Amino acid sequence: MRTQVGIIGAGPAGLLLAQLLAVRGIDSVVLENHSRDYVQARIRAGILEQGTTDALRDAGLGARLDREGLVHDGLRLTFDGEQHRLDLRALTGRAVTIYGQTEVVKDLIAARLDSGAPLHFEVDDVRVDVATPAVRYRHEGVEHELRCDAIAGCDGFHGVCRAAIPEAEVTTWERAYPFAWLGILADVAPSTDELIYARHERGFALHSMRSRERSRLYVQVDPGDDVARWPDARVWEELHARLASDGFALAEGPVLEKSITPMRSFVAAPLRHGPLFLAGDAAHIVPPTGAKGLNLAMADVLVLADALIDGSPAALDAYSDRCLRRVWRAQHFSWWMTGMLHVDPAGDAYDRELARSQLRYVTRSRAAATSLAENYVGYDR
Ligand code: FAS
Ligand code: PHB
Repeated sequence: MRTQVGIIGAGPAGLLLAQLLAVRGIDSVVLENHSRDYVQARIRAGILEQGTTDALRDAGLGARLDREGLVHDGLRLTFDGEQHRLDLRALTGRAVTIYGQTEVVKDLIAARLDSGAPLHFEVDDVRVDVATPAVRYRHEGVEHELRCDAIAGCDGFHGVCRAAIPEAEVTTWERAYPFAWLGILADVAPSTDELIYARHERGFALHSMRSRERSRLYVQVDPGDDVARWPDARVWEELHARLASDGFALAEGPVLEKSITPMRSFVAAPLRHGPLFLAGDAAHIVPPTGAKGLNLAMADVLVLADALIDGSPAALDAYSDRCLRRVWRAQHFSWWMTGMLHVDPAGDAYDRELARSQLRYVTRSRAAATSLAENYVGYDR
């Protein structure tokens, strides 16, 4: 078989890239090693930057997003028992949209399948050959070779594409954190109409949501912690304690899903090796505190689609550096938000006062609040 672009991974990056290329008449084949149900059910990100929602609309995927997405003009920071609002729209002219990654992926998969363009689930033994170039894989017991002009490595942090670049040609940077997030999806209306990020001496907590009927909440836990040690009652107890502020009451409800997400920062560069282009989590990971992961992946493929459509050596050569400038800005912001809002178990009283001082500064200084807000709502590409 032959195609212009072989796309490995049917997550947000791979699926949006396929859609962006298709609307410009460039054919591609998307290869995914899990089932459609598995990919659609993975609960991950919840916040879409305006650049991401604009891209989805431009790609013809705005209908359900505009019907069901919740536009948020602000966010809240709770510390020392007080809740403070940051008016994102007043500070930046932009807002963010709550629309779960599961819904983005469902919309992208439906559009791809409706178009009849190739999207193969449950492939295995995917091998990248940058010399030919080609992608070899097995599907339904049959061995395939897909000749491509370009290969998009959109296969996430644990995929195979990054490893297809010779180790001597890749530089990686990594930061581990002494905590993780335990997240729950609760069948209860949110107790707030905007996200609440809380720093408490017991640890970080976040009140997010997926709709007006479903809440998504997180608490900071130890990286080696086990979900089995967190019965619902203990999760709610910590959420009540950490989110507490005057006039705020947290409603509980049935917990539909509970999981622990490790936290890491990671970058691999360059994002290009000959005909192979890495995008999204295949190339970088950020702690979810800044709500950047999904949006970085979408921003990468917007740049990659433009480069592949342009097709000039200059455009293709520029891909990696153009993405890395934004990636490193998001790396710093995610690391900074994480440090300000989480309690480091190895930290001391001086660390705790620094974090409180930073929180007081961003909730009192317009300049500091604007800096947080412009990073949170996203960057120009
Ligand atoms: P993805 O990992 O989403 O997709 C890669 C795809 O490639 C997957 O479907 C995988 O099955 C497939 N694949 C892997 N290896 C393959 C192979 N060999 N062959 C074929 N296919 C292969 N971001 C936020 O902004 N906010 C959050 O709250 C947040 N929470 C997260 C929670 C968890 C548990 C995780 C893991 C991530 C979270 N993220 C969050 C980040 C997340 O949203 C990613 O940034 C986003 O999924 C990146 O999209 P992709 O780059 O498409 O990678
Ligand atoms: C979520 O709703 O899953 C979410 C929101 C904001 C974050 C991280 C996760 O910073």
